[in-house]
Amino acid sequence: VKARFQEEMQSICGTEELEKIRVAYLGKKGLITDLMKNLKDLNADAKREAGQQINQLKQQVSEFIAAKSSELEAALAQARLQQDTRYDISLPAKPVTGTLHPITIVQRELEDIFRSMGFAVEDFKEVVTEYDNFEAVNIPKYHPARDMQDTYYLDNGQVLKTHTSAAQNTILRKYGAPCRAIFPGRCFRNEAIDASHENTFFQMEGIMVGEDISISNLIYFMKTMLSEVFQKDITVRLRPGFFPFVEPGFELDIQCHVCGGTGCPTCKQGGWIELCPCGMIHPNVLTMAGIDSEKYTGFAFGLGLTRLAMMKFGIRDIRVFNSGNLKSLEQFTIQ
Ligand code: FA5
Repeated sequence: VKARFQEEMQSICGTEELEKIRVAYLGKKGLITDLMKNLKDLNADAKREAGQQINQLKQQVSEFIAAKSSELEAALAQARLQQDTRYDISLPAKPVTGTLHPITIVQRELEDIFRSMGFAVEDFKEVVTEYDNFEAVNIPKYHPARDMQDTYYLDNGQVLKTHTSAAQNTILRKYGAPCRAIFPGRCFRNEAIDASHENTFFQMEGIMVGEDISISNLIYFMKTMLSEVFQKDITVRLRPGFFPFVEPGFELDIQCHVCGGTGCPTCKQGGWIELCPCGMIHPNVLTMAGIDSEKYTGFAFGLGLTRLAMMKFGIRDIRVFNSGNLKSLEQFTIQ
């Protein structure tokens, strides 16, 4: 049967013929099906051996037919394409005209600034384990700090990343100490949406670990970065802030880049704008990433990238970013 099948397959050149052969061998009244039916006349031992052989044959024939079928279909598609005069597949493509999303613009600008200061740029997943999002950054199970971020839990036990700090453990493990890295990313929180809160927004995390890293390093890097972004000297101040993964923790404010601190609508007349939570990495976080917390210290910050893009471009409503409204989104470019 096998020899006959192989001989017949050699002359096949169309899908209809192939189908006929399939029916002739594998169909209800096909040769191989017949062989199976005849098994009942054999004794137990012979039945077992013949059964195995027939099954093997059936598998080989099925595989061969499937391979031949895809080969014929590919040839047919190619032939159709060549005959079709509506398309000229040899024409060069038209250049794509589009614009970068305002958040992408700011993200790339920040990446360039930090790269020039020796920071590695890293990417991370959006679906993460509870361990990475919470435990690894010193927020144990049932700790009240979990309520600070309304979390989307998935059926498989994982979560949508609520903050870029979820990547800290992986990145600290990857580089060890000393290291400096930034990792921008999309974050998700189950928030009531308004002009300044989205359920999907971007942050950019930064870490620097070394033997003598202190708060003054943190202030220096933040000032340098912000002065580049706003293209002028930016004054910053630190206020105490609580985050379980830093000690001490701060809220970094900038003196309003529009009015220079005298008060205007952008800073709600206060002269200062809250921009970036930060602090010295908690020893527990270093230890959990396998870094000697007696020898090394480090800072971390979690910049609200979406909010920074709003400030840079004077966008008053955060909902514009995810609106898909091209008229609004196309007007931003880097000066
Ligand atoms: C955090 O997420 C901390 N992981 C930041 C951090 C990192 C602190 C490292 C210390 C060290 P917070 O929840 O405050 O912190 O969010 C940080 C920033 O993300 C905010 O300042 C804000 O700019 C932005 N952000 C938070 N929630 C939203 C939201 N719903 N829409 C838009 N931006 C948001």
